[in-house]
Amino acid sequence: MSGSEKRSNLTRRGLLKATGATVGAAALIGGGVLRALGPDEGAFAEEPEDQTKCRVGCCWTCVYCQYEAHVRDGKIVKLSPIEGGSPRGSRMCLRGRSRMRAVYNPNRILYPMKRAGERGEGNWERISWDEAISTIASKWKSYREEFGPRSVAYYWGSGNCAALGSGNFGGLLGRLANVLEMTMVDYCTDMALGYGMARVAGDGMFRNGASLIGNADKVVMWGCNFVDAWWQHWWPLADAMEKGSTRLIVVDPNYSTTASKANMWVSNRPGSDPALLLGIMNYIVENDLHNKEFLLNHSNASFLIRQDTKKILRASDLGILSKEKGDSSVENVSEILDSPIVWDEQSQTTVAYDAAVSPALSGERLVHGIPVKTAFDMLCDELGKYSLERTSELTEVSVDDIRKLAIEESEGEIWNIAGYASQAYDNGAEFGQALATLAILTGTVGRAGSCVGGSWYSFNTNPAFMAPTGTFVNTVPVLSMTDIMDSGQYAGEDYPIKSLFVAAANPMSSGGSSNEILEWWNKIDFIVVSDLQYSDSVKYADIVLPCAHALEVEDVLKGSYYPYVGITEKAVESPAEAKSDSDIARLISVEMGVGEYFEKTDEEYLRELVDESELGLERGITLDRLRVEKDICYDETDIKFYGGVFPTETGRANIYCETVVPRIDWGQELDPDFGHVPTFSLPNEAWPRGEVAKKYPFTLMSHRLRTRWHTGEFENEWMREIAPEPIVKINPSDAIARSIEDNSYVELFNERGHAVVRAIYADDIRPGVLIYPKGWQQCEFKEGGFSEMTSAHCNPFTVNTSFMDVAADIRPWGQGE
Ligand SMILES: Nc1nc2c(c(=O)[nH]1)N[C@H]1C(S)=C(S)[C@@H](COP(=O)(O)OP(=O)(O)OC[C@H]3O[C@@H](n4cnc5c(=O)[nH]c(N)nc54)[C@H](O)[C@@H]3O)O[C@H]1N2
Ligand SMILES: Nc1nc2c(c(=O)[nH]1)N[C@H]1C(S)=C(S)[C@@H](COP(=O)(O)OP(=O)(O)OC[C@H]3O[C@@H](n4cnc5c(=O)[nH]c(N)nc54)[C@H](O)[C@@H]3O)O[C@H]1N2
Ligand SMILES: [Mo]
Repeated sequence: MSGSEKRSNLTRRGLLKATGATVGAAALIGGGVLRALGPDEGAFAEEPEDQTKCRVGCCWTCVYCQYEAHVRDGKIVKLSPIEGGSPRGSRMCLRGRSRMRAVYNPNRILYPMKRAGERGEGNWERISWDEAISTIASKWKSYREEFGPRSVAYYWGSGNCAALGSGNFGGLLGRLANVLEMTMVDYCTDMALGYGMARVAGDGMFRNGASLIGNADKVVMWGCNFVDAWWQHWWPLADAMEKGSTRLIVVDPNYSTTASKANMWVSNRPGSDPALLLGIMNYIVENDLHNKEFLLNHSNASFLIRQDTKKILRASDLGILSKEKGDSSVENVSEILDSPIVWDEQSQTTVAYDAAVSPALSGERLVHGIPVKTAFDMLCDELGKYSLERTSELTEVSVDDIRKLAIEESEGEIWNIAGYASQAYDNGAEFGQALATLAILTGTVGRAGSCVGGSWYSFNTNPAFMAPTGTFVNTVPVLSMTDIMDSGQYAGEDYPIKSLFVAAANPMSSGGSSNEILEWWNKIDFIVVSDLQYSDSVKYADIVLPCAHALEVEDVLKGSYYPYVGITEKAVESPAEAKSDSDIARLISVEMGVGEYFEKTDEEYLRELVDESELGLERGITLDRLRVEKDICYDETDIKFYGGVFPTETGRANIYCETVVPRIDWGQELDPDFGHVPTFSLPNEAWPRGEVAKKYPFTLMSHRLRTRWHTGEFENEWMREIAPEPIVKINPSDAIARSIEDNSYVELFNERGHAVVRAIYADDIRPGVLIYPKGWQQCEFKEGGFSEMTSAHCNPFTVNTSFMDVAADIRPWGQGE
């Protein structure tokens, strides 16, 4: 390929022609996929001698499965599960199994390209790596000279989350951004759950390893769809359910695939999860079903809270100094500096929290003239607002079901598992905080059979590996980008952003409100995207760099739903001129004059990451061992917060959070009294009210598509046979009321944008809800796109994109103004 290459906006029809996929009902049934896999299977019935095998993995957050790549003549011909391998390698999905299609995608980006014509037109001209890198470096140098280092920004997503991948703290490109003191864009995704839970536990990573799930009597799942999105986690649960040892309760507005497997399904109003949790907790407390022993010994429930300042009453408030301050004569004062104070029933006095014989869980009193009440009472004050009736009104869950849920929550061993949907509303942190508080109230945490939460494991989370300074300098939230581009300011400082480098991300179709993104994006002079496919974001770049596919580099799978660290070997060479993001960072670093920070090879970095990590040192895990053993378990017991010990000041969970800080602080206006205990605020849009309700009466939400990992690898034609085009699911009652026929094209719209897609009648979708499988590029829509309608609204505490908190309407296509 040489000269000027024209790549017009891929139309859906052109794309399907190019990839040779068939469209239509027959393909939907799946026969096409079986046929497609057939020849490969046949070819390997005899395992040819010239075939080599290596261990590879998905570097994605669905999450990090391992499998075998079968290579012949330098080409991957098959990906297969590992017989007798670790738990994350023995089963795999079709999405993973067909991944090599992206390596051999005929539309893959193979050469550096520069834009020819207007941004967004999709016309490209091939250039050399030399020209690409020298253009980037000379532009960056001139911006830096005129506007300072912050004038260049770096945005990374989750396209490749292996240890060296750009999805892991930006990878070596992240290091480059740190060395150059560039602006780092925080992509504000999936953050509310962990942030909210950390208010309670000091850490948002709560959950036990997947293999322990059978120890639970029941799993209660919140806004989470294991079957389609958490495959590795689903099958141990399915096994336990089949044995009859574990029951499943699903809270989801819709009858999701996972709900269809459950023993009990509760359909709540979208965005009402915090209210439901508060109602459940209120019932538990009112009926004396809470775990007092756990509350007293493993939480700060008995701590006295000053009613004047809302702070914990401490030794210094009583004029006593803590031991550390040198006053060893004072009795009953804790080892903790300025110890929290409780009321001891036995001595009828105030004492340090860990010195009380019989601390009071409840009580209001005056201490040294200061009005105080216990943390537990502060929680109960809030819970008291959520009677069964009020909770039922808010959540649209029957009083009976709320009662049933509350009783279920107060008995036996429970895993309360959250996906990332309930936190993708404006009240997402309130959900995380309420869920964690419920687990503390019932004492269902810290045992094999009991845990709460949603995140996965990470072998090494130390970003300092990537950044010599050990910190991220100049981080700004993507949700502030519109303001930053308008004012040139953030947190009172200058951020005159002139250039943006994007890697492993597709903000134009995976971000909140793509039209708003396009607006700030177009105020940036020079945009570079590293990717392997012509994504929506590539479309609006000035230079495109062809990156390697994860199957073309050696890397480490640092995460899993199991406590495992594994290798993903290099299966094949990159085609044409594609390069890994690490090599791209090295090339730029030399031109930018900071090459000395990039002298290590990938192998040396991997050794540092594995061998010298805390867990590597502690457990003797090295890259060499990984190369031999492929996948290593690093924590056999794997119980989160074992014994009810939490990473907080006192080692206890905070059912009262003394200091509520925002996830990212730029001096924004915050309610100082907010968030000490879980609360329920209305969602931003998903609770249509007033004028909005009349204009946009539906809540528009998404779910994960079994055949895709976000928008990555959208051109995998085998998967396109199963899901060939974007659709929206609607309850037939809503559709009929709007004269929408099954399988007809409709227009979804709100004030930010629109999308034209097929509507599918679905009884399993809650009336008032429109739900679409997520992960499409603009070229796949008749018009518009789902991401046009999502919102970039920013909750000032959470600073997280509320992808589900969207109001919209729907009409037959062609009826719009
Ligand atoms: N196949 C596949 N798997 C993936 C991914 C992928 O792209 N493809 N991506 C991975 C990533 S990055 C993530 S973050 C996870 C996400 O994992 P999940 O959060 O489990 O995934 P979703 O499909 O978004 O699940 C959403 C479910 O929440 C429900 N829901 C919507 N609103 C509410 C609400 O207000 N309350 C309650 N209780 N439920 C609600 C929806 O009906 C839906 O069934 O998936 C991971 N796994
Ligand atoms: N409407 C709606 N939007 C959502 C969500 C939702 O539920 N609903 N969920 C949100 C969530 S939870 C997430 S995690 C995000 C995901 O959003 P993103 O992290 O932006 O993920 P993708 O859209 O898949 O874009 C990743 C890009 O990285 C590229 N890529 C893959 N490997 C590499 C590599 O090694 N190097 C480089 N440079 N590029 C690579 C892929 O080709 C792809 O174009 O989407 C968010 N957006
Ligand atoms: Mo995510």
